[in-house]
Amino acid sequence: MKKILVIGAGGQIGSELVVELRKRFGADSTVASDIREPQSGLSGEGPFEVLDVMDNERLKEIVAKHEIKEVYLLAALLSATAEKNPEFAWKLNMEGLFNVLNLAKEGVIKKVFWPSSIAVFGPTTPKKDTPQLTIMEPSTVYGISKLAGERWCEYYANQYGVDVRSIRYPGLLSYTTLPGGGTTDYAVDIFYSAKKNEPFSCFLKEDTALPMMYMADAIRATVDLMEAPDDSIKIRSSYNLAGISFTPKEIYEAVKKLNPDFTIEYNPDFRQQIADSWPGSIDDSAAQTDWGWNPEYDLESTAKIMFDNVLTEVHD
Ligand code: AKB
Repeated sequence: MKKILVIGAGGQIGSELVVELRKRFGADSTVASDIREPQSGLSGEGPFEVLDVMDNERLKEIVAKHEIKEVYLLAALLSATAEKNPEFAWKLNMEGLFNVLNLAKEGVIKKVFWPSSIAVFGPTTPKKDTPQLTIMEPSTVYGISKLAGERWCEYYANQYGVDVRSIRYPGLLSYTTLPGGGTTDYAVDIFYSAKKNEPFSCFLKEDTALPMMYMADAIRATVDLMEAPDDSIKIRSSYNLAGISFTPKEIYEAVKKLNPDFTIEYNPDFRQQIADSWPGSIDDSAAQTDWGWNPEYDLESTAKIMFDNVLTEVHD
């Protein structure tokens, strides 16, 4: 049985990825780890370890103890939080990556997944159908760390033969675990207000289009990429990945169909500037060609699932 470690398993992606990996490969296949014990869920359903990814010795200990061969490294500070603490964000986002890449370089682990983001793009990047290869001048500390991380992933792949795979995630919509500190979080928060029938204050302007995706698509993309044959992975920096693209006004209209009394007002804050520097839509033809990526969920189906399910699940 292959043994997998998910670092940052308590987060928005990690909490759903662990469930999927255990479903596919067995409950004991996947060791969930996070900086703190989860309050519910994760730990009961399979192995769990407390891990701060910056603690290299503890990381090595866990990898040896469970004979880990694959690592999904999800621990990071997202865009809005990172702007409030740039030095710590850089430290966390880069040190964790080096710790894991070096284990792969030494041959201790065989495969690494590391998430990049649409934040690698910046104000000088073409905004519409942003290509895989284009101008990349990110203006946020999160984007800078993700772009640097991509360069290091490619370097470790080329120089040391490390099997590292990555996706530039768009904003992710899910209802089991809240996102923490991103610029795209409004697209999750809106459903909580709609469900509670409270007016929603949106921190972005009504016409700010951003690339987004329903979590089930993102999880499928992640595991498909990791399971794809090695020679099909032509890009070792990170793959563009597209799902849906919408503005706050468009998602509000989709939600209003589900709750006709729902109201919104727009109160842009510092996150508007971050959003303005990112693409509105993404060209993911390389992911489609190389490993067969194809999204399933559109805005309408995503909105329906989100609206039906928020506030019905237990949150960590
Ligand atoms: C964020 O908003 O920071 C993240 C991202 C797009 O990487 N959701």
